[in-house]
Amino acid sequence: MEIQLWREILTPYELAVKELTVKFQHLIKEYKDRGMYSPIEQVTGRVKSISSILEKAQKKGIPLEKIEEEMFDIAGVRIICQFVEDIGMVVEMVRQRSDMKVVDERDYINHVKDSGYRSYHMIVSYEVETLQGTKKICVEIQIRTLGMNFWSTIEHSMQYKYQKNIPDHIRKKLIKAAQAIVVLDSEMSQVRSEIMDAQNSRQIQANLVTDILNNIQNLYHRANKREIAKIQDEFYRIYEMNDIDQLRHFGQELDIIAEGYRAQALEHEIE
Ligand code: 0O2
Repeated sequence: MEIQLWREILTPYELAVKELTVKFQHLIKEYKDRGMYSPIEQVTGRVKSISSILEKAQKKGIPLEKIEEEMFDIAGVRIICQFVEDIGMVVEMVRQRSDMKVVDERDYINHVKDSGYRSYHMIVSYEVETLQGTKKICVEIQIRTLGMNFWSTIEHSMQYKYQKNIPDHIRKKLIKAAQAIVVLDSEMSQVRSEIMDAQNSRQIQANLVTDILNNIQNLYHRANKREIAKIQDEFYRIYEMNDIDQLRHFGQELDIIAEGYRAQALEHEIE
């Protein structure tokens, strides 16, 4: 048998996991910067350990020289959503991307596994650039809610503890817990729009505060210090009122003041 150079085999998978994690995390940032609700709550990624690869290859009868072609979850990215409805949005986002191609999808949400496992799986083909050139590899993207993730993390630890032979009484408890998560997810879905509204206004407020404080800092270098101190005091007064409209109005007025100073500075430069 050919010698397996594991470090070389795994390098492109490590790169893919890093790149995709950054890309999906950046989407969260883009949503937040625009003061919008993000259907993605968290992103994590991992490369399967060599021992898990060996174990899976043995279980599925995959010859070691074929693992790259026949094992699709060596690179794994997990996208966690708050609500079941968000999962569909993320699935659509993945399907529309031009940097990856969906090769398989498994819906374990509408087709729950016997274990009680729920999640949406997508296998995508993704290109990475390494010293050896361009390499196309498969990445498994698991999309699930916070609740589904909670359950599956616990169940996964149990599988490890009992080496996949979970005792019956624990298995029954896990199935009951999985059913409770279905109920929890559906209860949360019923208040989704309210939770989204609350999170949106929180994000909008955070963005406004950042803009205002950046503006005050820029003005500090241009304007009279006493005037800036007064503006800052006024900001804190309005901030304590906890009224987003007042804050927005203050931000707009500050923009006008900042614009005035910018025009003045420009005039000085021309003179
Ligand atoms: P690890 O340690 O997470 O990497 P199949 O084609 O159905 O025979 P395959 O290729 O395992 O089997 O695909 P499947 O069923 O879609 O599962 C892929 C991954 O989903 C698993 O990887 C798990 O991460 C997760 N998963 C699937 N079923 C369960 C389950 O019952 N409980 C939990 N907790 N996770 C599950 P690995 O390689 O099994 O494990």
